[in-house]
Amino acid sequence: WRERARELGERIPAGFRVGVATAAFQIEGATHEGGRGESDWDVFTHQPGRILGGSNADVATDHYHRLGEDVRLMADLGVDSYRFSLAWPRIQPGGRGGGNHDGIAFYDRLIDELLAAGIRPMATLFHWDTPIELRGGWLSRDTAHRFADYAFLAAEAFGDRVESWVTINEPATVTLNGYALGVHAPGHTLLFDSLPAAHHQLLGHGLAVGALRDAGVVGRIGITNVHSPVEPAADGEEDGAFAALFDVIHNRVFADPVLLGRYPEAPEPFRELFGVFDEVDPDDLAVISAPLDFYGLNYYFPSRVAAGAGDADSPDGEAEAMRSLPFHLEPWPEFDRTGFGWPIAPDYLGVALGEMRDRYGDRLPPVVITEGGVSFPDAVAEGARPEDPVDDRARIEYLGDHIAAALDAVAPGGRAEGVDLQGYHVWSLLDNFEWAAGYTQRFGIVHVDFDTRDRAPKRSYGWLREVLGSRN
Ligand code: GBH
Repeated sequence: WRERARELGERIPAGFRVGVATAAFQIEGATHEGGRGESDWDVFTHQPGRILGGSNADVATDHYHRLGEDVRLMADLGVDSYRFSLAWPRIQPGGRGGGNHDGIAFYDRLIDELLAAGIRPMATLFHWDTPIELRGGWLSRDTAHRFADYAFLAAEAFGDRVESWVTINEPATVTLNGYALGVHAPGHTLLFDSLPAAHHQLLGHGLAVGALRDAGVVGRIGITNVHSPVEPAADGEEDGAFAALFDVIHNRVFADPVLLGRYPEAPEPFRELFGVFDEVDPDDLAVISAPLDFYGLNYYFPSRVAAGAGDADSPDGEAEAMRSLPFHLEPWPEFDRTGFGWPIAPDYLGVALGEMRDRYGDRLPPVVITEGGVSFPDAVAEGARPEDPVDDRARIEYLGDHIAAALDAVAPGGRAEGVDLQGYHVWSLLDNFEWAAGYTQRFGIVHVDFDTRDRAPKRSYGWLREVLGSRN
């Protein structure tokens, strides 16, 4: 594995940033400390039956109390960049008004320690923890304005040091899982009536870009969308129409307005479902399409879409919830699967990048892969021998293949030649609270014992350190 790590390291071009990623709610814990307010995820995780195993994130990985140790892990690893999120309810507990001193002090310390270790801070303003006092959450247009105020507060506090800002992480997942299917907070099952939550997040994104620019932040500004290349399960009209529909719902509703200043047209049979977008004020679209310095891409897997309700299960309940839709995702028989059952398909990362070039052309800013990674339920599934819980050879293969596929895709003659790809962030530094799946899926390159919260670097951590150290 060392040899392969070196080969990969030598291929990584100068200026390409390799980092690790986390999110506040998934790692911090200390939900009642430091003046933090309540978020919709706090409420959701304490409702019976929402989270696999009945767990919550009150302690999570206890990062709030182990910040120094976690920064040291990253410093020893040698990453260029750390992508984390600011908890809105820590900085502005009720979602409006002035800043919370202790919350700001916590991130001040994190950012200063990162800089002292030579690691670039990439701060995500919103990774799903909405202050509960913002009634209606993202169904309310007012939340977009509250979000811009919060962005301005964060900019005043950290704008002199944060190297990259991500406004919103995966508005598609928030809309689909949180508002359409109900498997994430706030747990609404509105199906297509969830689309206002998409528009308000995108508007909040655009307003936040304006707030960050007004505050004069020194860092670069972008958004993070999750892209899944879509294919119909079978040739023919039926699956084809639903595949086009899913591509619109999952990818284009969130990328087109940001990069092109307009919502996509829905495929003919479904046009009515997207009627709400016809009434959008053109001024909103001008705000949403504010120029960005980079585009954050999360890539996990491609989607094979077929007509008709499905009958699949998934550890996080996503697949069951999708049974209420008139289409479903089919397995890809040719690919191995992750602990979530997601297909392992590194080449489709190149397809995702290529589609972005084809669709957005000159409008596409430099791309930073803000997340990519793989979960397994336990050490044995990660590829380890039973006696060695940190031997995750399957993760090494996953990460190596995906980083290589991204580099191949943008190389001369590659599927996405011309895309200015500037980095890859591994999801995740730590095993953490995996939303609806609780602690049953491990994504970390560092193992966390959820009884003691002790950290133990896995083999993939050593592999990544070798990759980083082998760069020219
Ligand atoms: C990311 O979400 C998150 O940013 C991160 O917090 C999380 O821990 C990580 O991935 C791992 O889950 O089939 O249309 O219902 C990406 C998770 C899962 C989102 C699959 C889209 C399919 C949507 N993705 N999901 S759909």
